Amino acid sequence: GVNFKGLLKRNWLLIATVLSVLLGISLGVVVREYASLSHLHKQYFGFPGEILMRMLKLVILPLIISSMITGVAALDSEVSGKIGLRAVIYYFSTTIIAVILGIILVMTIKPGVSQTADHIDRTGTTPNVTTVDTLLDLVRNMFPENLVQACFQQYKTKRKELEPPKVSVNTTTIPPLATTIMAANITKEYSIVGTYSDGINVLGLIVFCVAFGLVIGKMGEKGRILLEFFDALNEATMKLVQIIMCYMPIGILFLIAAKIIEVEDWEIFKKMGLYMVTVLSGLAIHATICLPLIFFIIVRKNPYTFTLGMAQALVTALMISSSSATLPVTFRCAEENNRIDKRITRFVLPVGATINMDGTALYEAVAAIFIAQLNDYALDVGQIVTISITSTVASIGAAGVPNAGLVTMVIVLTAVGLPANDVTLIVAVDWLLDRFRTMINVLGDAYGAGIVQKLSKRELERMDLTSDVDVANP
Ligand code: DAS
Repeated sequence: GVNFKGLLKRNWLLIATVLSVLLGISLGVVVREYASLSHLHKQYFGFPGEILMRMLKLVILPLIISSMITGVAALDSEVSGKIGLRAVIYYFSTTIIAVILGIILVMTIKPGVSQTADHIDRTGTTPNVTTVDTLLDLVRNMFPENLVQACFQQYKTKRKELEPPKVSVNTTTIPPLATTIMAANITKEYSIVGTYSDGINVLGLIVFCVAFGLVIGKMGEKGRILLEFFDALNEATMKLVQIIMCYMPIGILFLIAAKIIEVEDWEIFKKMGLYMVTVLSGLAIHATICLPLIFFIIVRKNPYTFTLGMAQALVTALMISSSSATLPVTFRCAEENNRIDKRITRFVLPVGATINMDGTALYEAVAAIFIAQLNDYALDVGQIVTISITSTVASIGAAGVPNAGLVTMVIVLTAVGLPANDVTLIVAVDWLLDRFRTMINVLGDAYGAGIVQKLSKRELERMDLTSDVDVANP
């Protein structure tokens, strides 16, 4: 009928994307079965997918900068403060709920009790991080020392060694080169966790853009010029996103096919089955019960219609396991399908993609307790509380890039005295869990925007009124 045609027309991209996921999976299975590709050929196979990732990552920078600045400048500072506070309260409480849910599930299902750590191979290497380092890095990154560098810096930071090498030479006699070498020994590079998404210091840029936007908003006529510039930049970037999204089905088809061809160890899924069931059911409950319930209580609208509106972003997150790279699509779904006010999305979504990760928090708590169970390590109440707090910190510290949650996992483990090295026990299945937790991370951000919009209705309406008056009586 007519209705069906209309439905098809409105949702063609979503339908094409879902079809391409199914097609990609079948293609991957078939190629795996019948062709033995060399490593190089596998890489060629994933090439169209790689291009999609590159395009999505490319628009992150102009998108974050233009949306944050215009988002903040469009509100007066009092309103943006209120909205920011509401968003942070939402992020924090839903993350804690996710953690508690995860803990309850892993303690009842007990996926690690029936087996021991020796039955699973430890693969990969362990990064070296502590809670204090993560928090310091988080704050450090909020204040980039160089704006240009913040746009492409790598996951590296320099920290002074506590004890400089003891050399007792008369410094005046050392030739310059030797001094440089000595200095290089003193500052050692540490790999840091979080906040850097694909080389962009997102958190640092957000902090800068908030400050910049506030200043612009107060600058009057001159500020308007800048505001209009960034507004135009935002609109142009979103047009680009629209074009990129047309390529999405093709990119995704090859992305998922290449992944299926690439995975070597399918046996591990049997061994880790119960653990994966625990994580996945936790994510499912959070996404279908906890978040919708909160949304319904506050917004009084059908939460599942809202989820459906986000479908394109959710599938994208599932396919590329990165909330930052999904951000462009999240914007489009939230604004076009769910009709969330741009003043809210521009302000709230980039921050959410960086610090609000319900799925990651849930996963970290489950994984830590799973590892404790594998090691026959009894946790007392204090340690469980520690796990919930550090899981929350770890999820905030994790960047919106693939497998970031695995890295920050180390914080949780060391906090309760579990061997940090045991992260390697869960590496093999992380590619799959990562996809699902990223999807829940994105969903949480979107619900957050919807809820904050509802809570800020009065302020937004008042601003509409005053601007209308301005137009009527210039
Ligand atoms: N995959 C990350 C994300 O983009 C987070 C994680 O690894 O948990 O949300």
